[in-house]
Amino acid sequence: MSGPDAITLEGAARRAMQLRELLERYNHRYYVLDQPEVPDAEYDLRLRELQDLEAAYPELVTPQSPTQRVGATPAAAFAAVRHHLPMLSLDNAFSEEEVRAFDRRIHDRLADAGAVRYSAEPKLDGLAVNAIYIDGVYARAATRGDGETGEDITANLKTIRSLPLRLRTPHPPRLIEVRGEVYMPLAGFRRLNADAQKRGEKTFVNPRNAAAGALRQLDPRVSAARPLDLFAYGVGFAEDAQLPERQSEILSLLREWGFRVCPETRAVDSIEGCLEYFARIGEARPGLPYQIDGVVYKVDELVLQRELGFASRAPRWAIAHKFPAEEALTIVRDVEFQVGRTGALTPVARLEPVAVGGVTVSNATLHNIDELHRKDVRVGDTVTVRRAGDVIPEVVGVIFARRPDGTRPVELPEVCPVCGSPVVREADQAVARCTGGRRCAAQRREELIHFASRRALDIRGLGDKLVDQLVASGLVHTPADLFHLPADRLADLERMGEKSASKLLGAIETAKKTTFARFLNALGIRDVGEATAAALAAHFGDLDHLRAASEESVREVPDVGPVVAANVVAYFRDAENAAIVDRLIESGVHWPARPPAERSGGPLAGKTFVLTGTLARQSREAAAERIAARGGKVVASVSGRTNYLVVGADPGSKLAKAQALGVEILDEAAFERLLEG
Ligand code: 9MJ
Repeated sequence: MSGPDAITLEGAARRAMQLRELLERYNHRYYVLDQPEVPDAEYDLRLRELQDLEAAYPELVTPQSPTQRVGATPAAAFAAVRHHLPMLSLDNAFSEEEVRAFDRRIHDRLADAGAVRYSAEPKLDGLAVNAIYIDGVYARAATRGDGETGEDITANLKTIRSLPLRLRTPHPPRLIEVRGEVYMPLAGFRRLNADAQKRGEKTFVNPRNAAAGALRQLDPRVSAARPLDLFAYGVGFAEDAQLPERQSEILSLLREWGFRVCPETRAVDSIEGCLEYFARIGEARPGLPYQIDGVVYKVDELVLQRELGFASRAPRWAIAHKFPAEEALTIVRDVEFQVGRTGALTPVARLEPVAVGGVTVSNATLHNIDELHRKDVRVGDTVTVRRAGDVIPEVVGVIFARRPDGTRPVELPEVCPVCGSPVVREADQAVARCTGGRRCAAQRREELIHFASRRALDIRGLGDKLVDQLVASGLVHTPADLFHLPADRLADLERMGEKSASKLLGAIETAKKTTFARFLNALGIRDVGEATAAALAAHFGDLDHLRAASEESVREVPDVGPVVAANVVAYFRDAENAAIVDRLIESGVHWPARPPAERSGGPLAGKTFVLTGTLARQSREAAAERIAARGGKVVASVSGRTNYLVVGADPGSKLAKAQALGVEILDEAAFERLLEG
């Protein structure tokens, strides 16, 4: 006996309530605590059971049912909602002095408050929202709007799975406004943009815009498809509520009630603590799975907050300490093409210098010709440039309204701007290349820089400037020439005296002793990076075997596809390359001989890895390749047999599982150390 017809309405109502409670708990465990209690299939099964029950007994559907997260029909427009208490904006501080001045004003106003504690919170760069709960049940939500009145986004906010539809407390307030920030986690933002790009659609400039677009969809089904999340950070109006007396305790209470609260928030006991916190968060920022644009300090004691009150639109008890802006407007003076190691032409915008992210930027990359044309960047345009952390500054987009008359689209040059050789673009490839090979000074330069780099032959002290001089003076044409530098001519180079010359020669001598994998990486074979070089070295064991290999046998190397195999074979067949390789060996470049590893051999043989989260220094594929090259194995899910979990930013539920099973957890730095032995 089964199916809804077999039970009474009363029985159905009871079961529906049970299922809702169960699903709410599963949701909270999954989306808020990141500790799933049951497999996804079990959740889906229970959700389906509830959907079936509600279909059979429509009178049982409530707006708070987990089946109703998505499904509201599109609205014609957003209704206006007046907040019970205004949603305030925050004053900004852009320097330590301004933060200290804020603290002084507080001490001046609170004559004898003694030490003032603060709640320090990352400032999420998203959209402020207000969610109203009546008797503990999610009732309505609105955007901040002008602070007094916002737009009704009840249906859209409900699509965020971590938003509790019912407060997890037996004694909820009669009514309460919960304030928070809706944001798009970086991983979701990148996925969304990658998908949009694949479909040839417009991409979003930043996660904030993507989140704003998603939240302001009149059709909540569209919002639901966007990876939004919410951090709660405060309460507004509350009726019949027993609230704690500190902001930091309010955050704990919100967490108890089932909201996600940013895990980086801290209570600190003075403005010094705030400034230390600012420095710490600034360092952690590049690894955070969401975008923040500063830190908020709030006087922790609510009595003191009330005493301080408000000045016009912003509270006197809080301030946003902003990081230097990562985006700025400037003008494109020129667009040039840089030639890389493999001849790839990269368009670079030469800019009117502008301060971004704390430094002056005068060049920004446009990645490739397709990107340049997609963004339609022209000389004379006003553009947004972005520089985040230590990444290369890039042109985000053009402000078309400011485009002057008479501009023309930038064309791909027909010949290399450095050597004049023809530029070709293979079908289906975003990259255009100079065909000059080593005849092109730019390619020679980049080849040498790569050859000497840390993960290749690691020639200490051979930097870009020196390479430029070596190439310009004609002393070095190929990497092999580095091992035949005449000391006297070296010392004649600009800024080079005898002492530095002999130091450089010493470093070159030291670099002769290397590993096979480093040597292969140093050669700069197209599409053969560090990981593939390691895999080739492990598979073939010595140079002679690799040089004699056919495409077929190169393809036997784990993760080497036909394109890479063809590149490897073509590299060694080329007479000029072959001569360089011979000369490198004759010059004394050498490495410890090692028999070809068994497929299961290698330093990580027998070890099983699981990867989770976004790695900062490499793709997961590259990480997996490097593990495989050392004999290790990568599997999809954590079990008792897993040896290591490698954790990147924004890890999934695998982390909790690995912790529960006592699996060794490696952050990316520890992972690197393990790989490097
Ligand atoms: C953000 N954006 O993360 C506040 N905020 O408090 C945090 N914003 C805020 N607090 C009062 N953590 C007004 C705005």
